[in-house]
Amino acid sequence: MAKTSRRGALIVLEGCDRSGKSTQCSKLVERLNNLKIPAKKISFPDRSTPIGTIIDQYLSRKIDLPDRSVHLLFSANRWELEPEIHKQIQSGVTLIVDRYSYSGIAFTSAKKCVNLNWCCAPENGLPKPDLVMFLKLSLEEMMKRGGFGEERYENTEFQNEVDKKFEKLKGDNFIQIDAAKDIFSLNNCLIELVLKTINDVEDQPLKEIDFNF
Ligand code: NYM
Ligand code: MG
Repeated sequence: MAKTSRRGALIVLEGCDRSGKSTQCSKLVERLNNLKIPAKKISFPDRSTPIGTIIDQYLSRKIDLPDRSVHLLFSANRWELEPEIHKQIQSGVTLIVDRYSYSGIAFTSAKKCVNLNWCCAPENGLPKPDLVMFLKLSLEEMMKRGGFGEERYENTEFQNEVDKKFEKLKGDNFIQIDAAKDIFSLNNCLIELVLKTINDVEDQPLKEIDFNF
């Protein structure tokens, strides 16, 4: 008998700045839609929401905020979209997400003033991605790319610390991918993983994040 309701997959791209996440997310959605698979891109931070506006002001250095406070804003920005994520997934739409809780934890804990456990707590209970594709860029490759902007965190030294924190967050849903490949080879590699995941999870319930350090 034909399946009537299959859920979409929750798929996240993670990695340091300049690893190509945003480009890859857009290309994945385009390819899925060309295959008539419903898919949408979401990005965190989502700067269009009320909380996202404060985050944007913080990142562009217009305002200062204590580290813990800004961490909770990044998390609250995900919780703002949590009902929408559930709605989309249940209605069969696959979401390709540019950064998620892993960036939240890695960036704050890289500041060293806040421990990993504290950073994880507000993320617990959010929808757990079915797949996290971690785009890994070596320090050398990152330096070659350069092109960092003027926002907070945009320097090689800090990104290197963030990378070390990402290493601690690799879970059962993580796949590491070499981000130094060219855009097209990288995208071909990612689409295979995405299509397999969409197929694998369609009958499975969406889980919740449960970080436990
Ligand atoms: N960032 C992103 C955080 O510090 N915490 C988070 O929870 C998220 C989602 O925001 N340098 C940081 C990482 C980036 C910055 O993201 C802006 P983007 O993808 O460059 O707009
Ligand atoms: Mg950026």
